[in-house]
Amino acid sequence: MRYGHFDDDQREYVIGQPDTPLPWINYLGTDAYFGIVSNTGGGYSFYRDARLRRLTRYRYNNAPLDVGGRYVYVRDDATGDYWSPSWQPTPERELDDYECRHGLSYTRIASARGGIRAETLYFAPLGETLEVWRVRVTNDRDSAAELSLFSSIEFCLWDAQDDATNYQRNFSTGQVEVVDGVIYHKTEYRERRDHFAYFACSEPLAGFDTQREAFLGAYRGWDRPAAVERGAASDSIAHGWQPIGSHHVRLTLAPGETREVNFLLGYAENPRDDKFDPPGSQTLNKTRVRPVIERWLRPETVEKGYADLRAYWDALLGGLRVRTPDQDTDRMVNVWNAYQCLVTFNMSRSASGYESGIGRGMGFRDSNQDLLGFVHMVPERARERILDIAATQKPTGGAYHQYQPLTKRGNNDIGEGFNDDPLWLILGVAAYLKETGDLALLDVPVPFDNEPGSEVPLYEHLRRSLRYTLERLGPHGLPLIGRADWNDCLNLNCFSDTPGEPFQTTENASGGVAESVFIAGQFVLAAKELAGIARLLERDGEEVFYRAAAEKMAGSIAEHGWDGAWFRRAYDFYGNVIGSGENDEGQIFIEPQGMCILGGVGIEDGLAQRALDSVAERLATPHGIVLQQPAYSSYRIELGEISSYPPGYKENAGIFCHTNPWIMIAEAIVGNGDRAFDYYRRLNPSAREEISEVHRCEPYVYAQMIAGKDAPTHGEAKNSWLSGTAAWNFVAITQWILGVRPDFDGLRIDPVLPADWPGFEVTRSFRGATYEITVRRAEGATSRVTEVLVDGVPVPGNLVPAAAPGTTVRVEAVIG
Ligand code: BGC
Ligand code: IFM
Repeated sequence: MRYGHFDDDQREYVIGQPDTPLPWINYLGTDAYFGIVSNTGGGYSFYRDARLRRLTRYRYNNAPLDVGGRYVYVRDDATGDYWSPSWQPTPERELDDYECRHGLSYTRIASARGGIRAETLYFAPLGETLEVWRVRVTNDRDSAAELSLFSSIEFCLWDAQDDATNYQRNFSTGQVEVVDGVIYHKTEYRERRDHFAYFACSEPLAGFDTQREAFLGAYRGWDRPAAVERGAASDSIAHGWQPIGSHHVRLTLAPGETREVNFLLGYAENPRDDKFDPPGSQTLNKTRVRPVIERWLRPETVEKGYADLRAYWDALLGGLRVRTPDQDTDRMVNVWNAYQCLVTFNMSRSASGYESGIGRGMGFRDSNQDLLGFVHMVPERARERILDIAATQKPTGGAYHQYQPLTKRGNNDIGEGFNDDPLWLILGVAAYLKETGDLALLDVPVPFDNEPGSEVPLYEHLRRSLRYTLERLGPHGLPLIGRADWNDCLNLNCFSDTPGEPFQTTENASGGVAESVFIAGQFVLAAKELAGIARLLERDGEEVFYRAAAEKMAGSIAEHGWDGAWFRRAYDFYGNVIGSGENDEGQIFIEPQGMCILGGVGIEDGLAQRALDSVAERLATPHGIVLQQPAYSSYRIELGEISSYPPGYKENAGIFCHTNPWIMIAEAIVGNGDRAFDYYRRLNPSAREEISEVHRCEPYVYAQMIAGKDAPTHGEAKNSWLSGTAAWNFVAITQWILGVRPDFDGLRIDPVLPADWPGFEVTRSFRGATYEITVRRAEGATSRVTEVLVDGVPVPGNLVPAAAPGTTVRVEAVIG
């Protein structure tokens, strides 16, 4: 069952009924001012940091799930009937029709009731720290309509953590000012009034409210605000309690008439040395923000701001366009998957329907992987991000697992010791270098742990990343896992000395001898990438060393990491094997099958093929590939958190979508296009649109997890949007299945297609030039590309050398 459809021309997902199985959200903002917005107007906004600079209030895990938002109410002043055009928060007031269009960084919700149509466009203009709500109200009746319009938001410009845990404080700190119809929410003393939020309206006001209880009325909710019910605001001024912003506008519309009313919600800083408001001053810098407000309340500015936003996305997405025989592939690659990759760049794991904006900062491993999906769109920002991440690395090569974006300091609850972390930096940097050819990045001085004076060239950070693993090998010559590897929940050094005693969680967790075959595979991959980088730098000795290190590690995998039909997962604290036929549960895990093959282990000797057959036999389901089998049926102290999930969920045999593209890539590496593409389609959200009642999350973005075959809700997705799933699926389809893959020396054309595809076309920018690529399969051919012509001239192998910036190159590749 579908709840909407894709409008491919407009690049919008059109939701046709408001009661989707879960709130289906979208993001506003492209740079520093952001918000989430659901299909029923729910969500909140923030400037840079969803915890420390949150403008509006949102309560997670609410009932219903999604209340609190950017709500508008329409009131028929002749009858007293009122409703919200976004359906929430007045779901009892039935709409005659409804449509929500989620587009790229904007959302438009339109509906009608009783002959009055209202459409709200929400977006945050480029380069501003504000958002616009453009409301258009149309009278479709054949008589004049006397209407009222009420806006509403709930302010929250203080620490969102406090808002949930120490709200007694905020009951006394909230203050507002209303000047010339603009509602200013001032900030608390702790912030020294160095910033504020404002909420403005383009029309003369009939009234306003800024105190929640005055607007809603005592013991009432957002579904029936007293001010809306009686058709009059009370001009309330909040002193503490719950400051809100609500404007009341009266409109008289002739039959057929449409009126536009614009609302602005914005954030402004009061620089401390401001000439109008000296430091510590209690007055707001309204003087500075007033011209911005006036400009953005004008319809022509709004029109242009919206057009500019659309042009911005045209430019970003224009750099990689595919035309394949599969519509779901085209739509995800050309629009939605690319969009999700940029959202993960902006949000990391901060704010979504599942991430509170409070708990998690920037993940070291997460951000390096996100980069793989957006480096081609915003290479300069990827460069900044790499330097930002690398500067949090420790001199040992180790890394904070997570760090706060504003302070750049590690998140101490989590600490370090996830031993896969450092290697992701090499993979992220390699991707950037392959895309851009910008070797100068390697010379940039980067500190350790942001300590001034500790700067070394970025290249040295990469060397230390590799050394970090080499200095931490276990009894089988495999890398020590530390607190966990990619799989956060595989806590193999969590143990209890005394049977029956609770297991020790963290303190000694990284000190044990448990080893990871996954990190071993990742090491082989990273060492080869670093060897490639050393070659470019003509550091021949190092190149040889890294290649030898990769080979040695591959040897340890062959000796201790192969289980007969698949790669093992790990050795635990006691030296017992995990992910082996010897185990009763957790016999085969997906991650080492993917990562060892990505590292090139087992290709020549057929082990890779054997491992992939085991994945197909034991892990694949119609909804994707589960993480391991059999699922753990009870808690096991020696394995840690993985066994704390019920079977089929999350890391305990859920379809952890992040890992599936590794298998797609592995299948492509061994040349199996049918299987690679089949796995790709099982996860592709657009291809799953038809089963939205099962999948339940948004059909336009990937989710972190789909319940596995052991779960009663097999096929149900959770945790959409902020997941490494976005980047890896993008890489799998574009670089390995379609095979258009940036490499250190040029653009590789190495497609591995499903047997029934005659070919496809790609337009791609690469290092400033444009490549018009056509891939054609010769009749009956099943293997790899046999011939590549660049502007009609054959090139050796499948590597297209980088062309001069500004030029357009025609590439024809034949699968022979
Ligand atoms: C995983 C969770 C896990 C948590 C704590 C997250 O990254 O997705 O499944 O519970 O880490 O380790
Ligand atoms: O690898 C992790 C990631 O860093 C955060 N989400 C869960 C993944 C698997 O545990």
